[in-house]
Amino acid sequence: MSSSSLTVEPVASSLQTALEGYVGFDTITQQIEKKLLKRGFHFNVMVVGQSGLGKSTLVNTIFASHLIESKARLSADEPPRQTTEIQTVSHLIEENGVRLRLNIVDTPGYGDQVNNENCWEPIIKYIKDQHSAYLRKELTATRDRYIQDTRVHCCLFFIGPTGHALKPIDIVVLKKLSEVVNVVPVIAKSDSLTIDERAAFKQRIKAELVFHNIKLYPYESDEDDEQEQALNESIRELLPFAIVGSERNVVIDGKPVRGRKNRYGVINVENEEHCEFIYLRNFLTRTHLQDLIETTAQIHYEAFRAKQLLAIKESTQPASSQASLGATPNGMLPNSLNTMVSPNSLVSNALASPGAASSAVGSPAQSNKSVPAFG
Ligand SMILES: Nc1nc2c(ncn2[C@@H]2O[C@H](COP(=O)(O)OP(=O)(O)O)[C@@H](O)[C@H]2O)c(=O)[nH]1
Ligand SMILES: [Mg+2]
Repeated sequence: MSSSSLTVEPVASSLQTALEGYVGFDTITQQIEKKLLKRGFHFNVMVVGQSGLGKSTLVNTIFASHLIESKARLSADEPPRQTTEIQTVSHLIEENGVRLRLNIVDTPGYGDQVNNENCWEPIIKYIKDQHSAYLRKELTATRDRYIQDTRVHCCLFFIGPTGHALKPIDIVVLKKLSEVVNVVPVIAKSDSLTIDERAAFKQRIKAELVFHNIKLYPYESDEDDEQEQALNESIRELLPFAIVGSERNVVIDGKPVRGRKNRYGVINVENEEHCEFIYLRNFLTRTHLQDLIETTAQIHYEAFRAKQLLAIKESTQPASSQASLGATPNGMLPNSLNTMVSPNSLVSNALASPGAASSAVGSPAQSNKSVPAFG
C-alpha cells in the first residue's frame, strides 16, 4: 500500500442536503415530548424567610391550590421553634396532560430566634445533602436509568417589608445560599409599603446585593441568544419581586380573583399595578421552569460534584503521587473512580460530609455560564 492511499480526506461537514421526499425525522420533537410527558417533571422549590412573612401563602397562590399549611405560631403561648426545621411536602399537579411533581421544602423556625447565628446551617446542609444523594446514585455500578431528582431547583428568599435595608442576617444567608442554589428574592407582603417606599426599598436592596457581590439567578450566559439575554436582563431589573399573596378570592367587577381586602380597598394579587406577583409566577412557571432545573444540574450540582470527586481522588492517591495529580486530563475520572470507587466507605465518607471537601474547584466543567464564586 502506498503511503498516499493512507491520506484521509477531510470530511466536509457543513453540506446541507434538500430531501427528495418526506422522511419523518421532524417528528423527533413529538417523540421526545411523548417520552417526557410519560415520565413527568420534577420541580423542587424551597422557601426561606422568617415566620409569618407569607411563605406558605405565596406557594399556594403561585400554584393556585392549597399545597402547604401555615406553620407559623398562631398564639403567644405556643413555644417558638428552637432551630430551623426542614419539612417537605410533595404534590402531583397536572395541567393539560402535563404532570408536575412539585416538592416544596419549607424551613419553619428560620430566623425566629433572638440569636440567629447559624440558623441557615440546616438549610445549606439540606441542599448539599440532596446533591450528595444524587451523586451517590450516579456513582453506583448499576445506576438507575432515571435518578429521582431531589435537588433544590429554586429557593424563594423572603425579605421582610421593612422599607429600610437588608438585615445583616439576610446578607449572610443570601450569600451562602447563592453559592449552592438558584436564589430568587422576594419582598414579602409588599402591600404594607407604598409604591414609592417599595421602589426605594428595591433600589437599596439591589445596591446592597452589588456591594456584597451576591450574584443571583438568572446568571449571565453566552449560550443565551439575544432574546433570552434581554428577558434575563428584564428579570434582573425586576428583582426582588415585590409580591402579595392570598389564598382567598375577592370579587372585583363581578369576577372572583385572588386578592386581599382591607379597610381601605382591595388588592388584586394578579394585577401588575398592585404588585409583581404575576411577574414572579410567569418567571417561575412559564419562562424559567426548565432553566431553573437545568441550571441546578449544570452549575450548582456540577460544582459540588467536581469538588467531591476531586476530594475522593486526592484521598485515594498515595502521598508520593500527589505531586503528579495535575497531569490527569481535566474531566477524566480519576483511576480510583474508574475502578468503581471500590472502597465504598471512602465515597460515603467523602459524600457524607459535603463541606469537608477542601479543594476549591474553579468554574464548572460543562457550562460556560458565569457563576457565583463557589466557596
Ligand atoms: N398583608 C399581607 N398578609 C399576608 C400576605 N401573605 C400572607 N399574609 C398573611 O400572613 C400570615 C402568615 O402567612 P403564612 O403564609 O402562614 O406565613 P409563613 O409563616 O411565612 O408561611 C397569614 O395570616 C397570611 O394571611 C401578603 O402578601 N400580605
Ligand atoms: Mg409557612
